Amino acid sequence: MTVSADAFADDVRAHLMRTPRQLPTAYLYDALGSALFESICELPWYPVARAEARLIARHARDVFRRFGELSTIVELGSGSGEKLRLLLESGYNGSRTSSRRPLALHLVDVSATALRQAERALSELDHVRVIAHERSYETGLDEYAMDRHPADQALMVFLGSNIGNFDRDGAGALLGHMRASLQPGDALLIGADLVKPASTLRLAYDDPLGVTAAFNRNLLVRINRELGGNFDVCQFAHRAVWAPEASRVEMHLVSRVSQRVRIGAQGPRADNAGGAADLVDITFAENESIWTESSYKYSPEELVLNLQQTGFRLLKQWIDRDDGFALTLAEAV
Ligand code: AVI
Repeated sequence: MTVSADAFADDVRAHLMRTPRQLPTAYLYDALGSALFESICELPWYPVARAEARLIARHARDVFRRFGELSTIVELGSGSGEKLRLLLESGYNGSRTSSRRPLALHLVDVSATALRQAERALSELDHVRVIAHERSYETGLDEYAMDRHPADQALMVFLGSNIGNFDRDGAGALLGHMRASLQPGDALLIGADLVKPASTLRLAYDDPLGVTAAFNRNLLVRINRELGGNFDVCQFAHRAVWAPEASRVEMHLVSRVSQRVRIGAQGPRADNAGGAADLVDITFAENESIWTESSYKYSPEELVLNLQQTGFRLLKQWIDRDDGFALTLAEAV
């Protein structure tokens, strides 16, 4: 989705007017945000990507063994493409490359930067055809479903615990949408971070190097740049909160002082073809927060239940006990 400045402005305004104030999570991932997220994945305190990579490397062959002639992989939230590349390199049977048609890789991601990186990383592999969808998950799924050949056999992959950034209802709705884009016998491979001690989770989302803080605050930098905002970035503190009753880590930006922020008042935006954005003019109280992200954490059983409730049957679940992460393979029924 090439997000227009107007859509961005509308989303920002609507979310900031909510109680409590919010900003839409998807906008964390501009070029710098995507790079910061890749850095987060290298941090010793954020083991999600490494735990998942270990499981993929160990069990990828089991995943592909389930298929006769796989024709398509659809990845939601492909990011840099590294996860899918590892899955293919670790498990995709080389002998299948003798089949006539190359394996179609549909990559769905809202970040243009990430998609370009993923396209590069995956196009280097033999016998694949990469189709990039710069779209939201839902629109990307619809595009794929409209395009698919009835004889295709598909594996959908949703890795990196991206499911965790949806609330329970949203996750159910998205799983239902995935199921609707698949046919019986297709499969879904999903990676999800599990509930773990509060202190471990707090460190994962408020690291001593401040990389996650930079990732969070960069959203304000982006709003200043793209929408003509005047956020004083230093006056907003990063805060990560574990909310056990909701089983989620929340990221917030907390106003250090009482301050007024205006968006769209700094003159016209660079691409101001369709008129100036409406003005946002907010006075933040000291300690008032903007909620920017939720990362829901799961139990293995809840994941399986969610899959069953949305039209899937469990095939296999692999768990990394060291870092609390589950990789689950399910079949569309
Ligand atoms: C992309 N997503 C699954 C990450 C998460 O853990 O919620 C994003 C992230 N936010 C802070 N650190 C990582």
